Amino acid sequence: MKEKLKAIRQEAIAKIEEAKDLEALNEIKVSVLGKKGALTQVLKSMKDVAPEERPRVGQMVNDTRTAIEEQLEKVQKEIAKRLREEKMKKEVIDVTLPGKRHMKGHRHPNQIALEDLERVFIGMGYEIVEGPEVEYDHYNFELLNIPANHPAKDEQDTFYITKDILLRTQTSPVQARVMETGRMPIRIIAPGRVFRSDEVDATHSPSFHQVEGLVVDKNITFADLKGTLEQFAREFFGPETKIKLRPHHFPFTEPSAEVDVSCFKCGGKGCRMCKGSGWIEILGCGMVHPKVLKDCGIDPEEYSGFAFGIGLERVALLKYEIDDMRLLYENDMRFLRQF
Ligand code: 2NL
Repeated sequence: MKEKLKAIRQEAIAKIEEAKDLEALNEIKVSVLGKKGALTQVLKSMKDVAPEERPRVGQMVNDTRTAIEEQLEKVQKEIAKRLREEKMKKEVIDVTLPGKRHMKGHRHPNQIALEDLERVFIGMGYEIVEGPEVEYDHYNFELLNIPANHPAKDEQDTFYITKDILLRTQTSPVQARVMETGRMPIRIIAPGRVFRSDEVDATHSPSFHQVEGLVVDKNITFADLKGTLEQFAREFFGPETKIKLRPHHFPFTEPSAEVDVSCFKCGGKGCRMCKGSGWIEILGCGMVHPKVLKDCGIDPEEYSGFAFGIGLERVALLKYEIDDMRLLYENDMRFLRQF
């Protein structure tokens, strides 16, 4: 028995010394100390040892086990140390190497135009409000005096989700919701994404952005509208800019007008930008229709207001002289970086 234990010990220690990696070490551990290991077999044959010999033999088995375990641990530590050193050597970081150049993000021309626009109106005391892109027919059409038989309500033009729920075709529903709260006076800008079932071309997209303005208070007149737009045009397009109002029709305003600004490229002489006319159409506006005020819960005898709507992409295309709207949606950095 003693000889056997000595042999097991010597063989195990020799094998452990030779082990090259942690797997080899584990194999040795299992083959000696494991359930079916050599030392465990010896322990099982203790029943054949004379009872008076058992404590001594037992002690010998334990000593053998401890010696093997100590050796295993010692070599395991050595191997782990060696592996760590090899890994560190492979992962040297050269801190003197030049850094990688990161691509910087860039504000989108739409965003630049929006922030410029918002800045002008914030300067005049307006608040920015936002609202849902998925709207009820009630807020998008009904409250804005757009009747059931109006061509804008055609499925050809509007994306319907159900009979009563749709993707908003303008940001006016945001303003209708503000009017409905009854908090007076109102002086707001409602920017946001709108949807119309249009084919994509150089000037159309099924999803684009609008910035609408609304002012409601006592004694608001058409002169207030005109003065506001004049101020806006001068701040946004340059101090020499003039505006021209042409009569128009919108169901939600009366009277209504389309507004041109004097060409900010040629100053009004006529160029390619203004197609020779000296004027560029920029927005639609008018005095809020009394029926719209009334349906939104505002007494049209006491209050009046004006509203206007600007196409953000149209403004961005003009301001940055971009000739195709599709460029605004491709997000090609070579394009975006130019603004
Ligand atoms: C255009 C015309 C316009 C409005 C939008 C409006 C909103 C409310 C009440 C009355 Cl809540 N009007 N918005 C008024 C006139 C014109 O937009 O051509 N936009 C690109």
